[in-house]
Amino acid sequence: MRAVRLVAAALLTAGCAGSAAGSSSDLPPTGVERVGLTEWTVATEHEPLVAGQDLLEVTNAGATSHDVAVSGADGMWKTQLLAPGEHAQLRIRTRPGETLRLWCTVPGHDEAGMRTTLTAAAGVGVVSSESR
Ligand SMILES: [Cu+2]
Repeated sequence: MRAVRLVAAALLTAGCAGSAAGSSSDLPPTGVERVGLTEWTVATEHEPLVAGQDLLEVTNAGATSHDVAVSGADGMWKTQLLAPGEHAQLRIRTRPGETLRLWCTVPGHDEAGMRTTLTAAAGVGVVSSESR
């Protein structure tokens, strides 16, 4: 019972942290998604995400600085501003069946097309982990 409660507390903490600054004791992500930023698109790797604790691996493949913000039912998360070629990891929390919004927060970039959506799988629990 105590273990269950600890896990629940960890989940809550991770959810609030957003761009967690070096919390290495986090649970492994349920899903990993690569996100590429260029002028002027936000490209995602595959859909849908496995609902739960997901890890976004963000790369700025563009020629100017970009970031990415993610908004979902459980909160909003954002990377720092990434110089061309820089990477960042973003831990997010997704609910089954929800649609997340992703966009670049640099002024004008959203309007220029740097936005997309990403859906989380409707099913709960373990989807066969066929990760590459
Ligand atoms: Cu941008």
